[in-house]
Amino acid sequence: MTYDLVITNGTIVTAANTFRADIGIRGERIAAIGENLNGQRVLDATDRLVIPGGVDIHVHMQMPLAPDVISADTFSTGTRAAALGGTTTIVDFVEAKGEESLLAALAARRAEADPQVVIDYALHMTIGPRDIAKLDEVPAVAAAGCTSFKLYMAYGLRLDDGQLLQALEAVRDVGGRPVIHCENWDIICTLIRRHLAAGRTEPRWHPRSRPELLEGEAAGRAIAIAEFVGVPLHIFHVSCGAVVERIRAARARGLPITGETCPQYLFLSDAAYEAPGVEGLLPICAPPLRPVAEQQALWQALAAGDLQLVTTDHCPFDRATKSRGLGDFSKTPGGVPSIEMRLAAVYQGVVRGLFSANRWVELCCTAPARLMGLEGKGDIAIGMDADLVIFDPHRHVTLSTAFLHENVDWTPYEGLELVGWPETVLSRGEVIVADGMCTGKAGRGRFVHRRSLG
Ligand code: DUC
Ligand code: ZN
Repeated sequence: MTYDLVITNGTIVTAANTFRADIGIRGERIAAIGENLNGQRVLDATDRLVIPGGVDIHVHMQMPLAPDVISADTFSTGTRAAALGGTTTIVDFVEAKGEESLLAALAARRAEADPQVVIDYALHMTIGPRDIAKLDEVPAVAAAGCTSFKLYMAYGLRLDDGQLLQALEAVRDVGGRPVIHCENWDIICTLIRRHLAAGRTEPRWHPRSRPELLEGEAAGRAIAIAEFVGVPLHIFHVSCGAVVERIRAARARGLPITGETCPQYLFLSDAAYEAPGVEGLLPICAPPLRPVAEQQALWQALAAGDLQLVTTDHCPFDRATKSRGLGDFSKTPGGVPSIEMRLAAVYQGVVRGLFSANRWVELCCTAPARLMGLEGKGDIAIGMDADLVIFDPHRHVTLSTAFLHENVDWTPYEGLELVGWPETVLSRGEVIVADGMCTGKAGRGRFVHRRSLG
C-alpha cells in the first residue's frame, strides 16, 4: 500500500500520547499510523516532533473598529502568518451592522474570508445589543454551521446583564457555545473619564482604568448568569489570577466553564505602557497587560488545568493607527499581533519544565478544536484531517518584525528568544509551509461547518 505522502522518523505528540511512528496520508486525511509506510512523497522528521496543526479560536482579521480603523491583517495575510507559525485552523468573528440580519452578516463575512484564506476557518457570531431583537435567528445561524456566539461585557457591543441572560438562553436553546469578553464597562468608563479629566492621558493609565479585580468580578458575574441559565461558558483572554480563581472555583463545582489566556499575558507586562511616545501605546489591548506576577499565575493555571487553552486575540494595528492615542490613551485601537508565535511561545512551558509536550498540544490544538466542535481538527488519528506540523524542538529563534509575517510594522515580542519553531506545515494533506515559506494559495482554506454541541 502506497500513500500519497508519508511523514517518517518523527516523534508523534498528541494530547494523550508520545510515540514513534510514520503517518500515511491519502488525499486530505490521515490514512495510516504505523511502521515502514511507503509514500509517493516522503517527509523526513528525524529529531522532530510531529503534532496536530494549531487551532487558534480567537482572532480578528480585517476587523472594522470604526469606518477608518480596521485591524491590519487581512484574511490572506493573517492566515499566511498563522500557517508560518504552525496554526492550521482559526476562528474569527461575524458582526452584524445595524439592522442587518445575522444570516446576512454571516454570508457577508464568509464572502470576505473565502477567497483569501490559506487555512481552514470557522466563525463566532457576535450578539451585540442591537442583535437582541434578532435572537429568533440564532437557530438558523447554528444550522448554518456557526455554533459559537460572542458576547461582550465591554465596548459598544456590551450587553447589560439582562441582555446577557437573553443571549445565553438563546444560545443554550440551540446547544451552542457562548464565548465572552469579561470586564466591568461602567467602572472602566468612569475611571477613564476621571483620569483624562485630571490630565492623566498617557498609556500607563490604560491598565489603571481596567483593574484585575473587576475583570475577576465581571467573570464571576458572567459565570453566575451562565449557571442560572444552564449553559456552558468559555471565557476569553484571561489576563490575571482573579479570573483564574473564578474559573477554578466554578469547575470545582462541576460547572462547564472554560478559560483561555494569550501569549501577550504570558510574556508581556504592564511595564510596556511606561515607554515614551507611541511605543507605550502599541501594546494597548483589552484586558490590559498586567503586573509581571500575573504571568506566573497564568503559566501555573495552564499547567494545573485551571485554564484549558491558549489563543491569541490576534488584532494588529500599525504604528500610525496606534498613534491616535497620543494625548488620550483611550483613543488607541486595542489589540496586538500574536498569531505567528503562539505555538512556539506556549512550547516554552515545555522547555521550562512547567508541563509536558502532550499538555502543550492539548492547549494549542486539541482542547480548542474539541471545545469549538471543529471535527477532524486538533488530533492525530486515522480519518482526521491531515493538518500536521513538523516542529523542530531545538531551533532557537529571536522574534522581530522582520522575522514575522504579520502585516504590521512592529511586534510586542521584539527580541524575545524562543526555543522550538515549526518547520513544515500541512493543511489537509497539502504542504503549505516549508523552508520558511508559505506556498498555500489564497482561497484554498475552507469554512468549517460545525454542528451544535447537544
Ligand atoms: N481586545 C483587544 O485588545 N482587541 C480586540 C478585541 C478585544 O477584546
Ligand atoms: Zn478578541
